[in-house]
Amino acid sequence: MDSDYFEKRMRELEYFHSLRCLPGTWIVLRLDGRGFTKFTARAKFERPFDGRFQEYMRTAAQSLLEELQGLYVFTESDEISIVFPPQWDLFDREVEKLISISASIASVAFALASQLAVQFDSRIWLSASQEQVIDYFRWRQTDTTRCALNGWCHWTLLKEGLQPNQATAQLTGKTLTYKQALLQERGIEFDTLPYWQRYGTGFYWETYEKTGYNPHLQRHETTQRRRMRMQDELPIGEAYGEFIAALLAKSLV
Ligand SMILES: Nc1nc2c(ncn2[C@@H]2O[C@H](COP(=O)(O)OP(=O)(O)OP(=O)(O)O)[C@@H](O)[C@H]2O)c(=O)[nH]1
Ligand SMILES: [Mg+2]
Repeated sequence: MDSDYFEKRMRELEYFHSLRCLPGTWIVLRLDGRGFTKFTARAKFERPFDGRFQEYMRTAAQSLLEELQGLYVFTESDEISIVFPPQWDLFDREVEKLISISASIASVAFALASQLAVQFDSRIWLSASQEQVIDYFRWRQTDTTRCALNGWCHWTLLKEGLQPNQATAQLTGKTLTYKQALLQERGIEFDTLPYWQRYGTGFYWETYEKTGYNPHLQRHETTQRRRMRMQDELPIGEAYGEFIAALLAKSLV
C-alpha cells in the first residue's frame, strides 16, 4: 500500500482534530470531579464541606490559571470554571487539546496535593458576548449557594438518622426559607457559614510594583510584576457581575 495514502487515510479518521473554538469568542472551560460523591465518601472527607478538600480544589484551580494563563478561575464544590479572552490562542484553540489538557492539569494538581487518585472531566462553553460571560459566573455562583443550602440540609438530616431517600423527600420542592429554618432549628445559621461554601472562591492576576537594585546601572528600579490573587470573600449578585466585568475589561485594553 502507498504509505502516503495510508498515512492520509489514518489521519482523516482523527475526525475531531480540526475542531477549534470559534474565533473572537470568550471561552470558559468547566471542570468537574468524576464520581466525587463516592470518592469523597471513600476518602472520608467531612460532610457537607471539608476544608482540606477545598484546599485541593483551590490548588487545582490555581494550577489551571497558571498553566493555561486564563483571566479568572472560580471554584466551588467539585467544579472549576476558567475564562479566556477572545484573543487567547493557546493550542490554536483546538477543542481536543483544551478539553484533554485542562482535565489533566486539574487531575494531576489535585492528586499530587492530596495523594489520592482523582479524575476531572472538562467541557467548553463559548460566547461572543461579554454580558453572557458575566451571566455565566453569576449562574455558577447562584448554583453554589443553592447547592450549599441543599447539602447542609441533606447531611444534617442524615446525621439525625434519616435515609438518603427520606432526606431527599423531605427537601424536595421546599423553599429557601423552609431550608434555612430547618437548619436554624438545629443551631446552624446558613448566613454565617464560611463564605467559600456559600459563594465560591476566585483567583485572578493582579499587577504590583517591585523595587529592586539593578547592579549594572547601580541604582534602584521599580518594575511592574504580576501575581495571583485569591478572593475568598467574593462579591455577590450584581456586585459579583461588576467584579467579573472589570476583570474581563482588563483583558481587552
Ligand atoms: N464530603 C465532601 N463532599 C464534597 C465536598 N465538596 C463537594 N463534595 C461532593 O462532591 C459531589 C459533587 O457532585 P456532582 O459533581 O454532582 O456528582 P459526582 O458524584 O461528582 O458525579 P459526576 O460529576 O457526574 O461524575 C457532591 O456529592 C458533593 O457533596 C466537600 O467539601 N466534602
Ligand atoms: Mg462531579
